[in-house]
Amino acid sequence: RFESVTMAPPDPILGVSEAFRADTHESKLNLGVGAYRTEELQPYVLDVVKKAENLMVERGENKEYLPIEGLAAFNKVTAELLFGADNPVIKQQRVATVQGLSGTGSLRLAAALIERYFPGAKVLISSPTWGNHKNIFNDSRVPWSEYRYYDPKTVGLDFEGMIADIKAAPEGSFVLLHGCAHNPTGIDPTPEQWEKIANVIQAKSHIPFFDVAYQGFASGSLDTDAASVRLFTARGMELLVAQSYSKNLGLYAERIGAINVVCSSADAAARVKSQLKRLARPMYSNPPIHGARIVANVVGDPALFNEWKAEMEMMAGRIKNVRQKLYDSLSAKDKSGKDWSFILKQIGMFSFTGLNIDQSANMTSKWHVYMTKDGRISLAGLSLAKCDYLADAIVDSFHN
Ligand code: PLP
Ligand code: TYF
Repeated sequence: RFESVTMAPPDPILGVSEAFRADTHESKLNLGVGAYRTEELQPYVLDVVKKAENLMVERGENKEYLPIEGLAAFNKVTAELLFGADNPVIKQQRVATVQGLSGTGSLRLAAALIERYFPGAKVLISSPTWGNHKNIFNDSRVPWSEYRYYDPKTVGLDFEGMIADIKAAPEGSFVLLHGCAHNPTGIDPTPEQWEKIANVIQAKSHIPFFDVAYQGFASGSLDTDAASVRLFTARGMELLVAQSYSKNLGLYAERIGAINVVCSSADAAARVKSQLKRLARPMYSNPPIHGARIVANVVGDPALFNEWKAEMEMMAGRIKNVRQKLYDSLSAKDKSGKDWSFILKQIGMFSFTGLNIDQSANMTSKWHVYMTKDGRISLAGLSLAKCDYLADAIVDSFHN
């Protein structure tokens, strides 16, 4: 009976927002969840999204069920956006694309595919990684282990450790990679390092599994942020890519994304797609239509597509400005001689501060700055005006 059900722990990221809401202090700052805010710290709906929605109303579009695989126009543009429209894998119809419930649901569908068709195969995830990755593979009964990624000494990439751990894994493992803007560290491999990572993965017959939650949002350019995926694809490898439009189109609650499986032949892609649909059917039957139409309308219309790119550049640019200002404030306020330049080397909406669990707790209890326990802060939830206050909090927490 339900009496025996125990209380589940709060989500380590979404739980931070709950604690933030309960705090009444006027200086409080929510740097926990990765959601873009304006300089006034307000949520932001992109102009192109409003325009696409107006178009949809004008056309009087209906709300009937989508096919299990989602909206065809969405699946087409999402794969083209990721791989590039003239990529041979697209031309040769070697990609199985199925609309998913944003990045999370797409990862979950891929995990179900791995569980069913690669029994016993392990997924290698970075240490650290986005917390939900472990939940997804645990609940899908897919075994996972970690590869070294973050080096606390340099607040940078432990490249040697990463390569050694990927090499040491059993042949044919899945290697989960963040396509760009690694969450939570903000540390990405360089293009040369990506080549070397591809070398070991190929040599070990591993299968790359990309999580792309920030295409266009990290650098401001859709193509730049897809470079890692395209590099692996150009080598003719089979691979998986989960996509999300939560950040780059600000469609968080619409739950729109996709899973793409690059196969060796069009025939294999058709079979993989049929199995993805079979897995989706008993989970949620078919995906929601609204976000899919927004994406299809924005990407499919040259004027809206250009406007989207400009808005993405604007968002990425605001985060970069905040990053620079935080670095300047920290360097000016901290008299200990600590080198803060690692902040400038990180990319995307997060910064990994290097604050430990006690120091992060001090940020919240003394300064009302809400953040995850791992020392990650969301720069997308920070304004230029609050950088000095945050720098005071960080310097105090580091040295106490
Ligand atoms: N993967 C990574 C690395 C993320 O940071 C996120 C969230 O931002 C997601 C996946 C999935 O988010 P969503 O399910 O909203 O697409
Ligand atoms: O890491 C983040 O903050 C984002 C947002 O269950 C997020 O990925 C956090 C938790 C979650 C879904 C999205």
